[in-house]
Amino acid sequence: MLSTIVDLRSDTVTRPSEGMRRAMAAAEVGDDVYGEDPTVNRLEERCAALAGKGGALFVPSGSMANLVAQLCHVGRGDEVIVGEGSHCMRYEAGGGAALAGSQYAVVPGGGLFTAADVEARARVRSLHSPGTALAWIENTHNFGGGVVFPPGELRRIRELASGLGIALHMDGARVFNAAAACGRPVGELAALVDTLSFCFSKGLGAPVGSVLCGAAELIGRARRWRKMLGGGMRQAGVLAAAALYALDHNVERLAEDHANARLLAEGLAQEGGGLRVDPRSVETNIVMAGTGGKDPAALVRALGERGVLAGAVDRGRVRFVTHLDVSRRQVEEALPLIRAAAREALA
Ligand code: TLP
Repeated sequence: MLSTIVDLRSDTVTRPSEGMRRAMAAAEVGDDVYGEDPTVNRLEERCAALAGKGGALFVPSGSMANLVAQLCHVGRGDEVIVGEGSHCMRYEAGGGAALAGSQYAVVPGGGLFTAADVEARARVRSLHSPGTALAWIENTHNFGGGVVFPPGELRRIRELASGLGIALHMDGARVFNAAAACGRPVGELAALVDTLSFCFSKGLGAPVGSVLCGAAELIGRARRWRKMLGGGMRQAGVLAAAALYALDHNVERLAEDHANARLLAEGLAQEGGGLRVDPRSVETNIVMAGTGGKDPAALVRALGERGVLAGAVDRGRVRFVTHLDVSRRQVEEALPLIRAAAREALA
């Protein structure tokens, strides 16, 4: 048993550091529903500038950022082109369908798609047909194994979508991981989409909070949708201070998480006790390991008994996510335990 549990379930499990807690405690606050929280205002201005957009809106979660984006872009019954396994369809309780009225045109595969895929699915609204309002870029793609949406393809999608009058949203819950992996600034990726959401509560290590960036007019509408959804927070500067701290201290270090994920993937590819991992597919901080069709729940249990926490993502895969509370040493310690658990559970 490990002395400390290695929690590889998600990068959402990070706890605020001492420095972040101090920044939160010292935050200057006001009532943000009145627009009077100076720390939230500072965060929104900084995010808008970072994304090169006219405005930004601080929201409690990535799910709310995505839902508000759909409410802004989509009319009831409009179609949204998404890659298979996208978080908005799979893990947000059907919010886009229930509340924004989105209908999804799914591109099969690992979550990424091309301009040709968009062209093949784009539909013009008619008496019979829904119109395509939006194409949805998840970057990095979570259930695709943390893969980066290739910037060149994104540029081609942008050109096509503009011609067809289709808006682009980027669910950039982990866009800083994408930027680090492809060596482009977040602003360059944001310039290719109409709206970008990203999370402070994942690899950036803040306890709560996400942001939606877009044109000033759209963000004005988004602010009203946020209020309607119950996301208008009051002295939210305490949370915005954590987000600002995360932008200052936790972006550069994401490369360490990527190196740790690679170390884990390479170690399991060499000897995985029956787990199947392709280290070449690991681009950021997520490692998907195939169980060869065996029940991943049994493996997750066996891992837990050894102090290693991971998540069963679907019938044949287990997900390991590295983050700022996981060191290289912990990954090295976890490797033999994962192998032993896999030998036991996948035999
Ligand atoms: N992802 C969580 C779980 O919901 C699966 C995780 O552990 O990875 N977009 C993407 C791409 C996400 O991965 C997530 C969360 C969200 C949106 C939603 O963010 P929250 O949890 O803040 O609503």
